[in-house]
Amino acid sequence: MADITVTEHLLLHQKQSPHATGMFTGLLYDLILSGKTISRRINKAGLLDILGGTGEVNVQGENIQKLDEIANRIMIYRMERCGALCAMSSEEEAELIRVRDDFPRGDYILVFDPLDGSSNIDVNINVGTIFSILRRPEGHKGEVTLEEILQPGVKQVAAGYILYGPSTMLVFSTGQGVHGFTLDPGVGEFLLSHPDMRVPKQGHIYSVNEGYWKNWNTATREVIEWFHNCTTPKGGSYSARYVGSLVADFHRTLIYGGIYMYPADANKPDGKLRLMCEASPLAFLAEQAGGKASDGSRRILERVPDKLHARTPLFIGSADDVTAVETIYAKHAR
Ligand code: P6P
Repeated sequence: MADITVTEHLLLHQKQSPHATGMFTGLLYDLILSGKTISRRINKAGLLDILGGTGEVNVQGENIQKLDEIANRIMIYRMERCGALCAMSSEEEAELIRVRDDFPRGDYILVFDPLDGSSNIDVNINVGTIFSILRRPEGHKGEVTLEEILQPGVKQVAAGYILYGPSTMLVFSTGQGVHGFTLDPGVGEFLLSHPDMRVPKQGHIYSVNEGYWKNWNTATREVIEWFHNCTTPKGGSYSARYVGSLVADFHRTLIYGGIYMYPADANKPDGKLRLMCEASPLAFLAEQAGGKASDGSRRILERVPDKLHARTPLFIGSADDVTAVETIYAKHAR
């Protein structure tokens, strides 16, 4: 396969994608630069002893890992200077970040989780950066309001993730399909490695933390039992895989098919995952790749967030597998 860089790929697709303007390309370029910088820091983490928590907790009440802070600072520093944004929201920041007016600004909004899966850092398991790009609603000027940010996922102009694993990968979509790029550290470029990614209609893997069985309601237990007993397209049984790092579990689901599930439970009535910086961007990718993403009854992309850090249950992956989940929940809702 010819070595096509992200920039070349964007320019090739610029014609079809209304949002792939020069400003958008600039935004993506700085996002990629942030990813490369984070990747380098992660790969050196064990050597620089920046592993381990800082003892502080973030807005989610989660123990902040040093790399969480570093990734968050890299993203904010780099992206507030990219010239394309009017505001940002980070999973690590309680409040909306408005780009200062002494920086060049644009009409895009970036919502991101700088380092998802950070609880896995100390055991050298894949972690990832997830990003979602929205546009400021037409006709709005002056200081950006929270209401302008709280948009449903269908409004995303682009979304993607950077997966820091055996190789560093960038997977994103601007609404023209999903494309995967692998970082060649030798030249420092992401090169096209997975053009036009498609999630299989039905899979053979289900991914959920069954340790929560006792906290699930009857309907959710029936959903999980469905995957204990149903058969794969080849007539076999499903396998269970759960990395505990959303980006890694989603990336595998995107390529192999199947379903990743994070249901609500007795302790987490709205689930654990965040709607705007986790579920929505991955739902955008899943649908662009021919899959589905649901909260069990509604399409994730149609959910309107009521607050910046709104949480949602998430069932995402192969269309047939997500539909099976919705059918079971609908039966219990009657
Ligand atoms: P649990 C990591 O903290 C994360 O946000 C996702 O990356 C991951 O899928 C999930 O939480 C794991 O949560 O409750 O199974 O440990």
